[in-house]
Amino acid sequence: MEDHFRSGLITIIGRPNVGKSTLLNRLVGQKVSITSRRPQTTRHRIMGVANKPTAQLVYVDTPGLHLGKGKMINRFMNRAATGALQGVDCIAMVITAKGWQEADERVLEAVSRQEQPVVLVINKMDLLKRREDLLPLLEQSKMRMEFAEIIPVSATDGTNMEQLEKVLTKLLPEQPPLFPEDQLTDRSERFMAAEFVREQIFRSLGQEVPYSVAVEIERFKKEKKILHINALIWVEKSGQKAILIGKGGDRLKQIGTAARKEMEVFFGSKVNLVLWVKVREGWSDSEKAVRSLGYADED
Ligand SMILES: Nc1nc2c(ncn2[C@@H]2O[C@H](COP(=O)(O)OP(=O)(O)O)[C@@H](O)[C@H]2O)c(=O)[nH]1
Ligand SMILES: [Mg+2]
Repeated sequence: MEDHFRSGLITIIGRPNVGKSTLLNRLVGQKVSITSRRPQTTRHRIMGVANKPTAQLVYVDTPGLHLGKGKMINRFMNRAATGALQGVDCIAMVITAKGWQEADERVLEAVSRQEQPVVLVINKMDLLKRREDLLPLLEQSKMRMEFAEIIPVSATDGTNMEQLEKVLTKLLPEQPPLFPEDQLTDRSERFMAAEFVREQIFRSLGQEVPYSVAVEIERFKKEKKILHINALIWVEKSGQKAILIGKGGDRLKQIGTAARKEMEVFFGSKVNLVLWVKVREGWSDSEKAVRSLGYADED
């Protein structure tokens, strides 16, 4: 039934750490957006394409919307998130089963100004002891705005994913696919490589360092079936460099091994990854540096 094929863009939005990127990866069936326990892991807008027999769903992952303006990098992230609400077919707003928080209300304000239908996704329902605990949350949510649908899910164990896909598909226009079937994401291979390094840094380090880290790919070249990738990790202080490298280079080695494994899955090739750490003071608050590291406005 070629003429009933549906496709379109779905923005996934929500406060930091509700599981937006985990959800996107689950829906796409492969990791295209990096995740970690730390807020602000996602810095860019990134698309992930899911192909179904009768539909193509293109999800747009966004950095979490945060309160306040803060540093330049935060302003870029907020702009990337709100910009991703323009021109899409529907919006999936994500909260967690723990209930509405102040920061969720801010996101609600932003989406309620939009004209597109909004599906409320209540994620992390695996954390609930009893399913009945969801009922009051469903009631409270219904009163907040007229959602097209409210769907509890678990992005980590996959609960209710088909139902979510079904609901979202119905909200998309009838039209041919937007992307070729073999394209998973709108991002370049270099971008993905940098993201896989950044993901491991976020996962391996404590509080301070991750937010002042940026990754630049200096070399990305396939030679004799091996993908050679050189990545430069920018930090803001020499103390951070020392932490990142670790005792005898242990931490950097561990980051490199984990990132290489993710890359080998994504690129379907053996990877030789070389990491360097360099200090560049105040990059996250300098517009020029933020831009040169790839955080330009994205529309
Ligand atoms: N228990 C549980 N944890 C989840 C679920 N989805 C995401 N997480 C965790 O929540 C954290 C933040 O996830 P992430 O996708 O990076 O959130 P984002 O900032 O909204 O993109 C990670 O530690 C995820 O493993 C879920 O359904 N259940
Ligand atoms: Mg994310």
